[in-house]
Amino acid sequence: MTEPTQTAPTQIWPADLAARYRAAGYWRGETFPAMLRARAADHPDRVAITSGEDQLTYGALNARARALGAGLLALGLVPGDRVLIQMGNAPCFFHAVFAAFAAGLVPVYALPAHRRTEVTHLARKAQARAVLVQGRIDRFDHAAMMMGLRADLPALAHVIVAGAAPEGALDMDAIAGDPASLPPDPDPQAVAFCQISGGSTGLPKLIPRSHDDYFYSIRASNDICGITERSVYLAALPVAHNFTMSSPGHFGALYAGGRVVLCAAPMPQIAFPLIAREGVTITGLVPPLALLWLDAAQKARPDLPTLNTLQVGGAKFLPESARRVAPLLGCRLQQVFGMAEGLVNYTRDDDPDEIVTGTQGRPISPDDEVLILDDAGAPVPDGQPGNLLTRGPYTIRAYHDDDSANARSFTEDGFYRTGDIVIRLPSGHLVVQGRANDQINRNGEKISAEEVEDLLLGHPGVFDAVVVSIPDARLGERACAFIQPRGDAPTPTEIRKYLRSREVAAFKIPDEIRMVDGFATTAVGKISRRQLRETLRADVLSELDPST
Ligand code: AMP
Ligand code: DBH
Repeated sequence: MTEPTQTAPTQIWPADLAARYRAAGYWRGETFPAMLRARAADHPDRVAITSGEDQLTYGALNARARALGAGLLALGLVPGDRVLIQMGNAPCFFHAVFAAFAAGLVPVYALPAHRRTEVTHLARKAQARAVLVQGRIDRFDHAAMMMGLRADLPALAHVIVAGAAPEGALDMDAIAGDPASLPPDPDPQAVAFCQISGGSTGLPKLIPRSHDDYFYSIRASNDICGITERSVYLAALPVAHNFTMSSPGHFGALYAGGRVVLCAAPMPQIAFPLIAREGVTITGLVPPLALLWLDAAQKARPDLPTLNTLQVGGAKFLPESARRVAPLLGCRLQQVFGMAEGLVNYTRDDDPDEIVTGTQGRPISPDDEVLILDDAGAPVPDGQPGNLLTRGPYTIRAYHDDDSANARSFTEDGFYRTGDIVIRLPSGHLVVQGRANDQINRNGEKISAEEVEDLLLGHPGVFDAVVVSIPDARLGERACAFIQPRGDAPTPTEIRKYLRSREVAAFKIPDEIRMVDGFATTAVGKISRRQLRETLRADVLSELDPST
């Protein structure tokens, strides 16, 4: 079977807005390969990345990226080709990503938690010609998984492995070519890479980000977060996550000529000594991890004199917890509310404490247009909850190759419907209230209720399934699946085993599984799944708290 012909990812703003963003100095024509080259020329011997005992200088990173990039082209890849990258918090991620940039290849980032189902989907959607994968991450054999899915991906020419390569795969460390064969720097308006969306329907969507738009977000984030060449950023969350990458993240630190410290696991026992040893100045966490750090700090007051800022984002951080950060960790809290599609909000250093603990910040840019609308599309006044829509110099106008998602997610005049319900304060700060659609934010990992329902329906013993989010003290939200069985009811253990056999990311396996006789219908027929989810959720909530 041949794959359908698809065009390369693009991201196009209307000419008048593009001109305005350029005139305002947001889009400056910076590109990723040029950025690393310039830093390496300015300070070749400065350490860019620390990983355990390994120190990678700017000069060495740039040299290896260029040799590897040239080697990738020598394999027959051509600039513009997409390469899927699945790597953990290890130096190979930076080698692979900057090699792709040097060669004009377009990385598509998969998360370490992604398994066959997600990886196949992303590679197919992107028509990836190569995957670059870390052999093992946390004991899972990613190289073997990639070899196993080659047959499903006719466009995929090469599996390239950092670490021990199985037969039929290429050893990334052995690939090198002549940097003289590298292409000229890309058009700054071209797509630099594809991020992926958590999404509320189906599998992850591809988010094409241009050099120009992403560099604006990084540069402005650096300004807001005070990142300089003296900054040391601890990458505790996965490096492929948009938060860790750009808010201001590791790319922000590298842009400023600072240093990135890679954290193998974000547990306080590992992170605290690392922060002390490496003089980390800033790091970012999702709320459940922040809670772990706070509890650990309460028990054994760590001495972290260099840590200025703890950023918390990806899911709602409650004010009660937010107030504990400064006293327990001795640093400033910064709330970050962002999305891989673009818009990022930060609380600022000079915001009053109650804004820092009680809001999710305000947008980066004066040109981030923010609308708060009711369900009928009418603006709601400040202080009232409504749907957040946005448009601006670093927010995408379309997903890659997904007409129905684009029709749902963007208005005719190019506003992105975030799916978030927020309140705007007169100061412009946003307070996130929840989601309008059926997405579960578990530990900062976004799960589409619809995708899990669809997977459950594949089990022969499942007649119908509805998945809802339930508030959870540890995870923020957890997933609860209601299953109407067909014939003999499968046990929750069987259901979990079945989902694992479908090779999906483990975080998508529901935390709770309940069997029900059937689902409510109305007199006029079946009620919408959305209504059904709301009703079931309300039932669980009233069980948890009988007073509501
Ligand atoms: P994604 O589309 O996977 O990049 O996830 C972005 C989504 O994560 C946002 O639309 C929000 O729903 C959620 N999110 C990110 N940061 C925060 C935050 N600080 N508070 C509440 N929700 C957040
Ligand atoms: O959750 C996110 O996607 C996110 C959170 C904080 C993000 O993309 C970001 C900052 O840039």
